[in-house]
Amino acid sequence: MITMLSWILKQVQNDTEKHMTKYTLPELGYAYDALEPFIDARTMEIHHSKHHQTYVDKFNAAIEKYPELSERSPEELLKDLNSVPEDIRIAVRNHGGGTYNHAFFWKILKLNSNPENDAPELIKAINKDFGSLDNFKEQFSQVATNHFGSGWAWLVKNNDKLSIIATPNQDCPLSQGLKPILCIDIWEHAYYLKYQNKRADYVASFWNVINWTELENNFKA
Ligand code: MN3
Repeated sequence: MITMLSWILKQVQNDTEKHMTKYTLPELGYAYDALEPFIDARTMEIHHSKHHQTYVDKFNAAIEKYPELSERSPEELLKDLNSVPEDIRIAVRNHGGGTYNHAFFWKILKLNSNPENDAPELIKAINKDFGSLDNFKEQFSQVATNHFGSGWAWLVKNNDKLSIIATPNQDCPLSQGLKPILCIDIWEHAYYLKYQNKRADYVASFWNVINWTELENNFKA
């Protein structure tokens, strides 16, 4: 009995110690059905609780060997991949990227946000660099729709200039020295349940669920 009890206490202690150095899955900050009908609840639930969780777990597993890395956030590691030990660099790029990109993505999603009201400074910059918000949306949609295979499309800032890029897999603009402002996940897991092969329809719906307040913050940060 005492042996059993001390074994249980030891496990709890181990878990507590492990937990302290591990990155954890961030909360969405809203319900899984908050983006209906544009992004469905089932997709959000699987995407967050299964896909994102798996990136977090594999990121933690990758850095387990180097406890000193757990003191640096995925963001810091992605900004300086060359400082990551070579034997785990690809794992950090993929799973640290998956961990960071998804956390970033959840934050820029919201229903009923208005670009002109919620992101006045960003809209000025978009008008300057793309001519108009409509032009920007069209160019971004094309990049997101036409990117071959899995990856992400991004609006990024480099010094004071905005541009649209796509990254393959879970590659993050931070690793190219670019500051992300907006992104869309174009892996099939992000849209297949509702949109099947119609990525263009998913991208068109995406414009209804952008948190422009958050984009304004990203732009000004
Ligand atoms: Mn995803």
